[in-house]
Amino acid sequence: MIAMTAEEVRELAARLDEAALAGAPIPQVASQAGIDAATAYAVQEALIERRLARGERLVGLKMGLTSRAKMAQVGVDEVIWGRLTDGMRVPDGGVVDLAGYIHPRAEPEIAFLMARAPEPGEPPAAFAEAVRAVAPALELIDSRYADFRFQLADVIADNTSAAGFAIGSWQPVPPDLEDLAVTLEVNGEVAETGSTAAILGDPRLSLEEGLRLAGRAGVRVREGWVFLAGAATAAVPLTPGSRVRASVERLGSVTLGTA
Ligand code: 0L1
Ligand code: MG
Repeated sequence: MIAMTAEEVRELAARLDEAALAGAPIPQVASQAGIDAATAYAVQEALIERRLARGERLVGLKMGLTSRAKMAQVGVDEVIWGRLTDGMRVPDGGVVDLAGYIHPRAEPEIAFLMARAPEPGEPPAAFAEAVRAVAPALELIDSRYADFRFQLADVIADNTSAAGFAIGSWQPVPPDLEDLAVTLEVNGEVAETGSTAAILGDPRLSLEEGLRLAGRAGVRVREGWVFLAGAATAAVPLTPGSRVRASVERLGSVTLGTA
């Protein structure tokens, strides 16, 4: 494993940021540099700092690769976490211009609205109690790496492929959140079906795990932040002129269009 200077970390972050801004793929710069996961999270942080310097705000966290379907799709078998900014938010029913994307995909998720930040050392059950509401969500992912191919360090550094997210109406958390049917439709046709059980067995467990992992890196959620718990199915490729809808039993649906 290679140790990196702060300057080298910022250089890797700049390459990823510029790839996203230009909509142009790059090689797997993080794994080629031989960095470990901890250094990759430092690159992710530096990448987000560039977005914050452009005026974006941190509004939440996300989990990635929380289901077997997702792990199999990209060939990485570790749960990872990333950061969400307001610049990634798409209103429910809004339209996303795919012109700036490299190879966009959509996946159906569960979002939590945080009522407070759990204190370090609080028992895991307190994490679920720190939730104000839950909603169906769509995540847009777009790896900045050529051919959507990467290793663990690459995808962590690339902020877990985060590109956008849309959230449906917030609802009280139902007691059976661990097994609700999930459907992803594209242009009115069912593209993927699954269950919230695919999200680490229960989206609340994903929340616990995400808060634990982020807390270990010194990142704590704040009141009003969103937490994307992960996808219930594999992601589907997006093309312009589509209408995408994620529906979750009992929670309703969220839609977005592409141009
Ligand atoms: O949100 C996710 O599960 C994405 C994690 C990164 C892998 C991918 O781009 O599918
Ligand atoms: Mg996701």
